[in-house]
Amino acid sequence: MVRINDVTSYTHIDGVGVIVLNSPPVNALSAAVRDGIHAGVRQAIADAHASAIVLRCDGNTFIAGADIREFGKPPAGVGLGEVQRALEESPKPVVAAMHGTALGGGLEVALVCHWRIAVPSAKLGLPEVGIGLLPGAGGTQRLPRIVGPEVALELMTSGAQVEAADALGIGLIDELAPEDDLQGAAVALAKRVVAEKRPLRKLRDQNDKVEAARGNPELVAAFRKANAKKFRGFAAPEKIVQCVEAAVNLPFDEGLKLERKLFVELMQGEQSAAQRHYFFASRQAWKVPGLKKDAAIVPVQTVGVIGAGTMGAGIAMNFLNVGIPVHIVETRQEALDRGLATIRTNYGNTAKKGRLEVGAIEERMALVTGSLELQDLSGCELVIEAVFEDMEVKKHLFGRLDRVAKAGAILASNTSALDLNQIASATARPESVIGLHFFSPANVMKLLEIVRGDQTSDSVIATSMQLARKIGKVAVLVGVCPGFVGNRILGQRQREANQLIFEGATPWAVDRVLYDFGFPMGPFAMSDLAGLDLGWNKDKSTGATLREVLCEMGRRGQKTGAGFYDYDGQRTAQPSQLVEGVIRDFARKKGIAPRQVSDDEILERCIYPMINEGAKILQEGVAVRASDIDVVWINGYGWPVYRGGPMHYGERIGLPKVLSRMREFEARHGPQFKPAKLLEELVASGRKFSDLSPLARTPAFQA
Ligand code: T1G
Repeated sequence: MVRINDVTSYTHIDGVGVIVLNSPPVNALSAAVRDGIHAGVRQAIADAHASAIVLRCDGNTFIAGADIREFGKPPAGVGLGEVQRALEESPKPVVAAMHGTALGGGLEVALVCHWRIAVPSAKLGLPEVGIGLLPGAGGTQRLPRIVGPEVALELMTSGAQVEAADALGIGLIDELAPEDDLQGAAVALAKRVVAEKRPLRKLRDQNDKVEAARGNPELVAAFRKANAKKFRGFAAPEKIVQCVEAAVNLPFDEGLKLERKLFVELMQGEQSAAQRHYFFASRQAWKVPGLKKDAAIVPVQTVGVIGAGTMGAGIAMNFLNVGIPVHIVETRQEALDRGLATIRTNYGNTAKKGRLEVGAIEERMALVTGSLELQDLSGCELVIEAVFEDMEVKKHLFGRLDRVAKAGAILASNTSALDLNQIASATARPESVIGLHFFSPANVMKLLEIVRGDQTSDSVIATSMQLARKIGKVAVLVGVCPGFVGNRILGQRQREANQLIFEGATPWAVDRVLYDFGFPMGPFAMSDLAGLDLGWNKDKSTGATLREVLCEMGRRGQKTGAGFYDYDGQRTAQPSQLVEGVIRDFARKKGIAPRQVSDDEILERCIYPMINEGAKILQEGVAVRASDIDVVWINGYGWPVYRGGPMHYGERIGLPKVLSRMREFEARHGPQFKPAKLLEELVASGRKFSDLSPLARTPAFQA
């Protein structure tokens, strides 16, 4: 075995030269890896005893793509294009031997090899769209030549991974290897190719599938139309479509030129910077500095859920989905029955969409039991309460739970804003109390805010983080404060949206500006969807607020056919002149003279206070790092991932600009715009949120 460089070796097996990469954690195409492959190919070609070449990786996976950490840095090492040319132009057949995840540039390297083999557990894909890019190493031109333009469009705009067996079916690989003998199978394939004198196939020369699509111009147009809503606001998918159009209509090298041009545009754009930021942020969020490495993980065999309402049922489903039995406790049989029926209905709806086998419904339903006795939770290692959002109710319940739950059980509250330390004080085991703030619908939303109380133990935190990963959530550890991180920041945007419509902006203008920014819908449309009468009491209503007036008018949202908007039978929203008049009356009574409010002011008044509140959250130690706040808002509130989250967005706008606008708003509208001390300090010192080191330990916020 010859060592080519730190991450590459070359060995000779049975007349075949084998290039082995070993660059943890994912064999990403760093400069060293590219240099290693390039030199390894030269070595193999020069090796008189090698009639063919195998390229494989040690470690968990075949090459998982370009090294994203190198983006934006000065180029080093041999270029990927050069490496690919060396492989594709090799006079000796090259076999790519894949395991783990062959992704992005990794799969594009495999596509310039002449043959491809993978173990059954391998997955292959071109996920560049997930970081705001497109496959920039020939993938947009070679993939359509193997699988056809239609499948290529789906795979590249979704970034989906294909199981090896399916990859075999669509021609992405030529053979499956035994799970435990990839190298042996690859060498055998290489030897067969030589013995049978098979020609060196180059995908760039295989044009039958793209030429066949030339007669169907509708194909791409139909794809664009079908995906317009999903791709709204994103730049990369449309450029991928243009590349596939080129693959169909232009010679290979022309298509490659367009791919290069569009790749560079995306790489230099704001969206990819934001999505690459999010890629790393979503991985950093799992890292809790200061957490004892040896913190004991509580083995959770059974989960107890208290409350079978929408949240309780949704929470229970997360655990049933991964085979963990759940016992639900309610106070009334009909509420319990309704909750169990909700779970079954939800699974039935998923099955109707083809995303769940009908048999799996029964398997999961067999794991859920229910009763009216809190005592029945005494065997659970984790109990999550999802009862009425009232501190006294929760404290009373936790006091009872403390006497019922077994020693070492984790007692979790699903509270969305209340002080967890107060809830913990109702028990004799505050070290076992934690907040697990699920977002509705709890069985769908990815975000889980894990709320650390003053005395929550490392073991309880570590167990909660591990469980969150197991149930497929994106977990962010936060400290205790009113609204934690997500809802506390939401309060800033809501306050400004509600104020702006009294100053002269309409609800539809505010919604449009935030929708165009990239949110799935604006705050007023959202209110109509959720119902304006949440928490509204008909008997106590005094018409003191706009929301009360609208509820009293029977305008309680989509469900009543009218809220801020008027709705037709298909629930299509129309701005309501009547509501606009009610708002104007309100403003007049408040002594607010209506004025023109620009879209820019709407956006800045809604977004900048969110960034400012994020700065306060950081200075109070309620979040571990700024990027955690971005992860919360992207996964819990629909912040467009191509804008990176409020803190990343603030940095891209420029913190000095955010600060100066906040100061202007403070002078004009009042102290609610007072800049956070941290924002002022960072601007004064020329630093950004991302320059701050993660918090050593998240202390609880003292309200
Ligand atoms: N570059 C650099 N680091 C990477 C990386 C990459 N491509 N992929 C993963 N990591 C790091 C990650 O940050 C983490 O680091 C560790 O590896 C484990 O990752 C030319 C231009 C491969 C399925 O988009 O999808 O090729 O936190 O926690 O859950 O057209 O990582 O430990 O310090 O995710 O087992 C295209 C991205 C790049 C694949 C493994 N490729 N990676 O998942 O581990 S662009 C991708 C993944 C490109 C070409 C274009 C996943 C994974 P740390 P992890 P995992």
